[in-house]
Amino acid sequence: MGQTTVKPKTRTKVKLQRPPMYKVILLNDDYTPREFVVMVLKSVFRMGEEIAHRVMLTAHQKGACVIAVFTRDVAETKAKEATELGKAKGYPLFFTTEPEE
Ligand code: TYC
Repeated sequence: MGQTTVKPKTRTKVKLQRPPMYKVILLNDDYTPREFVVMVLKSVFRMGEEIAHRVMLTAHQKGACVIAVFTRDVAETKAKEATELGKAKGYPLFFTTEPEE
């Protein structure tokens, strides 16, 4: 009788984790001109005129609007850059970030 070798199956499944995503949120205020908000959305978030205008109006009417989702680093950098553009003009325009559910 020959020996029986039991060979366990050892296939390893590699699970790739997606990075946690963060929302960038535009907050309404009473002072920043509408056209300026649209310009910032176009330049920092690469939106076209129509979408940028719609997003600005949503924030204006509802108080806030989620504008995009990125990895944490990109979301924080873009929110800061966009907020700084307003600050440089003396506007209280504010973008914040928040982790996705
Ligand atoms: N509410 C501003 C105004 O009436 C315009 C505005 C819209 C400002 C959206 C911020 O996120 C904002 N001039």
